[in-house]
Amino acid sequence: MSSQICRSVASRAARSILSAYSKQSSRSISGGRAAAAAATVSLRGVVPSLAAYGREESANASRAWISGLFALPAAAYMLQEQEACAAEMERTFIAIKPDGVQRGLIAEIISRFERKGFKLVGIKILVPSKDFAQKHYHDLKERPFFNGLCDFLSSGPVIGMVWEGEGVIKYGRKLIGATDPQKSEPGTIRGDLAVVVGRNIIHGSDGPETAKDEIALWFKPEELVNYTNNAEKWIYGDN
Ligand code: DAT
Ligand code: MG
Repeated sequence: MSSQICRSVASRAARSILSAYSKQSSRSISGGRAAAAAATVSLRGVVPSLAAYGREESANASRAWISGLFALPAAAYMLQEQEACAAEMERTFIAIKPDGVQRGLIAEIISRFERKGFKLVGIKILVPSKDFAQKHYHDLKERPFFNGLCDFLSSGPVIGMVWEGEGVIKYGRKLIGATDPQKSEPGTIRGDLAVVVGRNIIHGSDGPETAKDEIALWFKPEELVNYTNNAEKWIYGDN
């Protein structure tokens, strides 16, 4: 799943550079696409023979070559970056419970994930049935509060979301805060916006397996969107 997730800036940019270079090459430099592709691995063998062109064509070829000289290694580098990125991106399921929706906290909660730099890839509003709530909280079915919890989750509209980003499962839980708002740190969603455990306004997957199961329970694969956020190159990067 991870490689499908990371349609990164690097990927798009690298592909467009390679494709543009490839088109340019087929017009002005002998070797065309094959040379451009080969040049991503090695730059040897694609220097245009300027003698073969008229003066203007020589200038065009030189410009093409010079831009290719910088663009191709960058493209190859960015494709490598994409590989690294693909391994690290993950997705988590976040829900704003009926209390969060009724209290007008949808935008506040979304903005905390958004401002952090995580990417929204799925969102819906629905009133879950009791049966659906029981499926969602199945691991708590032995707990005394299970029935009341499921009644509550199915008592009104819930916002279901999938957020994507590096470390989003664990860090999403940090943004949310401890289960009991009395114990949540100030600065967390529950710490700032909730008071009691029975009305703690938000749910977040607690690990990679739960995230996978909850995303599959709440969303069909086609309801999740793969896209590149223009800010990604400012959110991710190594120096
Ligand atoms: P979390 O939502 O932080 O993952 P959890 O999975 O242990 O916490 O419990 C799910 C929800 O159940 C929680 O958000 C609120 C409710 N809950 C947990 N402990 C409770 C308790 N002792 N009394 C009442 N409700 C509780
Ligand atoms: Mg939980």
